[in-house]
Amino acid sequence: MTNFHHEFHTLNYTIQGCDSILLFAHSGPDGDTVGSVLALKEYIESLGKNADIACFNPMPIYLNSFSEQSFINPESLDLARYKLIIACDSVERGFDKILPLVGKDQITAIIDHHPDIAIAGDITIIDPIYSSVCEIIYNFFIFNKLEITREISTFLMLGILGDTGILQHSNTTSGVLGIISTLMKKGAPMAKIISASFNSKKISTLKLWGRAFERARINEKNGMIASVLTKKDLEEFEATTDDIAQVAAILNTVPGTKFSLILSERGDGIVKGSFRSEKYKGVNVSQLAAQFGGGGHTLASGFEIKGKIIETEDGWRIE
Ligand SMILES: [Mn+2]
Repeated sequence: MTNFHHEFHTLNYTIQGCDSILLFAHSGPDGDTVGSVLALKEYIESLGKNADIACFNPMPIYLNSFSEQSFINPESLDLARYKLIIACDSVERGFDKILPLVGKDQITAIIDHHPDIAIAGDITIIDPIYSSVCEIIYNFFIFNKLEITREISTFLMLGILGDTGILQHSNTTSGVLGIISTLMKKGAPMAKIISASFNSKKISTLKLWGRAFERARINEKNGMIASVLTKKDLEEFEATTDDIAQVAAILNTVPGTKFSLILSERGDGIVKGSFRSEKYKGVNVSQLAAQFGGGGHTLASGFEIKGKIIETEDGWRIE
């Protein structure tokens, strides 16, 4: 576990020296990327400085009750205005398009917890051991002895609960639980965050899941539970990548299975596969994804191949 003390010091020093800072969230924003940029925005504004937040997609509706902020679309951004640009979470989904446009006199910082990130900033803070970027940013606040207000604790909790599936995934370490406890003491409304993030499924999401669950098949030989979603399903139910990822996670709860696979058709004749497993099942799904040219974590991985999903008598085939 990298402690990033050097980077945390440099980042805070750089923030203090910049009057206008841009915070960048990943496309298809989730609680972690939103929580990260909003927590940093609160801090930066408390110093009397300007902080703008940008993303290629709008703020998710379920976060409206926590913040009235909205993202600036990167296409209408005047990038040159910012001396410091900080990208938070999944930096290869959106920020990779911004990085080449950044001038030499501007400073970039990248904070992420995804494996195999190929881009770097002037300040690079990446370690997949962390549950979430919000956990890393919590450590940034603690290291620099910054005040964690009620607002900041709420934003950080949004990210940590989001990326740990409300403390259910294997990335829920004792350290994470300690942080959650501290954030709760500082006033983060845990019950409200849980119900806003997880207990508010759209009817279209439930219908999409229903279709996927109906088609689920178990392979007795290798313990795989698999299902498919066609392009038509995704369009009909306006599915988000998160809706699809959660199908793989729920399929994993079926007793006797070792891992789940959800295949989904995307645009341009691409089929995406998402593998999921649980620690106690003893399967490394990143190795399975690698067989199809993909990769990822031990317990969550994915791949992309060209083709179309065809239904056959005993399951599906990709042609
Ligand atoms: Mn994240």
